[in-house]
Amino acid sequence: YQHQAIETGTGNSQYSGKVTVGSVKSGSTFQLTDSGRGNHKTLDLNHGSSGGKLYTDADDVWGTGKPSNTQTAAVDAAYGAGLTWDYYKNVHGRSGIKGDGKGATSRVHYGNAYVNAFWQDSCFCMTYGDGEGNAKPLTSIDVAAHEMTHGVTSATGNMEYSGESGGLNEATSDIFAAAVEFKANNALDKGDYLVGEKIDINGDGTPLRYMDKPSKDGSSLDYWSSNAGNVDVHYSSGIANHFFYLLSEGSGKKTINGVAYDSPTKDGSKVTGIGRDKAEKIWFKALTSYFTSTTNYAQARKDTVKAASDLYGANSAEAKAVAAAWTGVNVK
Ligand code: ASN
Ligand code: ZN
Repeated sequence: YQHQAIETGTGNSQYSGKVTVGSVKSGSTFQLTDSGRGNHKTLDLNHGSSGGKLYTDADDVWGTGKPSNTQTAAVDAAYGAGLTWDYYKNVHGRSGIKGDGKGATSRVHYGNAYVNAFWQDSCFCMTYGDGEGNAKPLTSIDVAAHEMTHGVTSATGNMEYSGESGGLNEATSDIFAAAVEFKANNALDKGDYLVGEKIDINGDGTPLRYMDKPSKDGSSLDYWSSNAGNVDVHYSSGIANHFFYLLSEGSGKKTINGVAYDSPTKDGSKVTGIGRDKAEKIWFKALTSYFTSTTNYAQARKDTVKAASDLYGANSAEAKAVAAAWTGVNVK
């Protein structure tokens, strides 16, 4: 047995500047195990696809900010997981993905120039590729929060990953990704209603997804239609992402942290936002108390109205805003 002292390492991340990461000291070596957050571990897949080696370091200063250093992606991943842990704990009183205080695992450098990241229940872990040219790892704050939230969804509403329930599953990850990013308020990666704006997946600086008007990506749905269950879950998610934006910020034009938004409604109705904090509380309550594996959009409307009624009262402005925001995205 070796005593493990709780440490706070210094990380030089690629996307978020100089950050702190949780580490432990074992003998004379530091390990990238976050003992303040359920012993969440960060492993190096070293371009393989299974296993992985726990990151260790001699001086507790991790990464260089450049993707050429093997620790850099680990810093971003560990930082993002830490922010997501803190978000669920501090905002929703949930300790860890399952609410049992246990950390998960992050694995970086999956495969070669792999342009994706994913969550797996089987390893209770999230895995990140290095992106185009192994130069843009998929380890930004929002992507980490998106993947970790898939773990939370699996442990709660567990909406089946196809059809409309799959869209709600995907949107839950985008919604809490935005929430974590806003809460973190990192100077180099301020909160926004965009997904993947740092990882340049399109190669032209545009984000992967937009919550104010999801169709800006060329594929996502702004509004519900009877075809919503037949499109990729990353496109049907647009309906709930758009709902969340409308509920938080309202319809029309708005600039937040320097990003300009312009959110329409299907029927031209005006929606007045109730603020992101309340919208997050309502979505979390619906996810953890009402959503099930088969929840569709019509049911999600009922569940979120009920969640808002639980939290703020049946005739509250908040419950009415939830109904109005769903109507705005054609979920009636
Ligand atoms: N990055 C994707 C996601 O988390 C992977 C997938 O398609 N499941 O949604
Ligand atoms: Zn996802």
